[in-house]
Amino acid sequence: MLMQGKTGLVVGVANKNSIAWAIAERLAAEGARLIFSYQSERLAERVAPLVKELGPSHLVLQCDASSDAEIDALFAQIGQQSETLDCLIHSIAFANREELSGQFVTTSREGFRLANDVSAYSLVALARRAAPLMAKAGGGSIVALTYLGSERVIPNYNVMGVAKAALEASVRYLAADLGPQGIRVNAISAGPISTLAARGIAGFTGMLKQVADKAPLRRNTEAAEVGDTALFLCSDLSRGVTGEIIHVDSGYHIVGM
Ligand code: NAD
Ligand code: 0WE
Repeated sequence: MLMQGKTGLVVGVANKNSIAWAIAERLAAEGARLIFSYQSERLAERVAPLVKELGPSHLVLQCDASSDAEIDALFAQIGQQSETLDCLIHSIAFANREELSGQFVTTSREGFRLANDVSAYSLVALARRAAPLMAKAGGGSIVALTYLGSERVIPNYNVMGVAKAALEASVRYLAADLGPQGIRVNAISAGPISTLAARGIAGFTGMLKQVADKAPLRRNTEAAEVGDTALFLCSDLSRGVTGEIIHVDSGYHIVGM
């Protein structure tokens, strides 16, 4: 039981296909008590029953991560429920749909701002509020989800690639700031997985096939594999690891052709 007696905040469950859900299942199976936050009341009726299935000790709260006021309210509620926090899972991203096709050069100022605000700045905002609760526990672990489109040009990923590059750089700067308090900050770069955020992306099925054909492991990434790596990063097994981006992508990122 790697997470016995530990408390985690999981941001980004929309449904049972969410990567955040696969991570939550793994952390809970190892004994973690979890607090979930969902974006909008519309998701409440989806997320609450899922969490109920996971067991009685978990908590579900609403928070739109693009609002400082809502993040403050979230942490006020967390502070009432729990003295300390041991881990934070950041599993959210958003860009305007019309900017996830066509050319990056057409990205609007507002679309660029929105993608970076929701997908990258939200990590900084959440980490700043989580840090005092983690420091009280003697340290903690923050894990974000990223994608190869930050490092390489992936057709149509566009402004999300730039936002993921900002997210990954934020992981390193946060790791440097929070390391002296024993707080580690890392990201998992996952291969394409068929979730709500991925479905309906033009050509997504072709991307799954490309990975299964070319990746060293010759198969797609399963959410459970991301869950296992997140468990490693949240647990004491990774106590010497911070500021790192771990690829969980069947090795696809090493291949040139
Ligand atoms: P998902 O749709 O299940 O999760 C995305 C979540 O982001 C949703 O729960 C949504 O409510 C939340 N969100 C969006 N805007 C928000 C806001 N303003 N406030 C709070 N929450 C907000 O999809 P997913 O694939 O599980 O995505 C989770 C993370 O994994 C994202 O960071 C994504 O970029 C990353 N990722 C996904 C893949 C993939 O292929 N699915 C690959 C690599 C990385
Ligand atoms: O990070 C992502 C997707 C994030 C995402 C998805 C959507 C769809 C709905 C952000 N914003 C939105 N906005 C919406 O309106 N992934 C890693 C999955 C993904 O998305 C792609 C990909 C891959 C992989 C988009 C284009 C190309 C590849």
